[in-house]
Amino acid sequence: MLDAFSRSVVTADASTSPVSDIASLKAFVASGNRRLDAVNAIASNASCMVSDAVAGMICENQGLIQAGGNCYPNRRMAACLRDAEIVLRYVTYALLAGDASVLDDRCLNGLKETYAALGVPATSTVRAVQIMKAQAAAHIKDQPSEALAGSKLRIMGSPVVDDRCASIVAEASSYFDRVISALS
Ligand code: PEB
Ligand code: PEB
Repeated sequence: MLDAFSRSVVTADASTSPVSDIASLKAFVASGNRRLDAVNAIASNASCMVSDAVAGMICENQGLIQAGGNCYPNRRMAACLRDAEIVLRYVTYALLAGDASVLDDRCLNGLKETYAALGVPATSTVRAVQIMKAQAAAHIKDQPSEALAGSKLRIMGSPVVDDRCASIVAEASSYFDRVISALS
């Protein structure tokens, strides 16, 4: 498992050169509090996000909860909610570390094959991950909408800077995209 610092060391060592990307590490340090707020925005809302994403996936494809669907019976529904939470948790780890290796090695490695063997449908899984990607962007920007959250709306109130944290939103989105491409 690597983070932004160990990644830079490993990369430099592989080419027997001194560490060279000091500027990007400096930016990583400078944006540290923003990164922590972003991770907190997701982690603090994780259970709401997961249940909403899985509910949304099922709303759009109700066959999932009928006999023969992969979220039927309750045992599979529970496994699905658990899996969505696992994926979201590993995305927050990657976001905290500033590196995708923890997500790749401990979550995505072999997941596509596991799902194929279990008959878990990839398109539905991808849809749930896409909804979580949209949720994470909204929560990092601290702009979740009333329309989609209703009484569960949660505004963190942490300071939001330049372009509503566009670079952290983009980085978080890239980890969700990594999950989607690993499953597709
Ligand atoms: C991966 N998921 C399931 C299993 C495993 C994983 C190993 C089999 C064992 C079990 O049931 O517990 N576990 C999971 C993971 C890690 C891990 C990501 C990473 C560290 O250790 N079904 C759907 C949806 C989707 C879903 C599309 C989004 O219709 C998930 C949720 N995963 C799902 C289901 C099962 C499962 C297992 C329904 C149970 C399948 C079955 O037993 O028939
Ligand atoms: C599922 N939720 C969101 C999206 C969808 C759903 C389809 C849009 C995803 C996208 O843009 O691709 N929609 C929902 C659902 C059905 C449906 C269950 C069933 C009929 O059609 N906001 C908060 C809470 C947390 C939350 C803490 C409620 O303040 C969730 C749990 N859902 C949330 C957020 C978004 C979202 C999308 C933050 C992002 C979009 C937004 O807020 O505007």
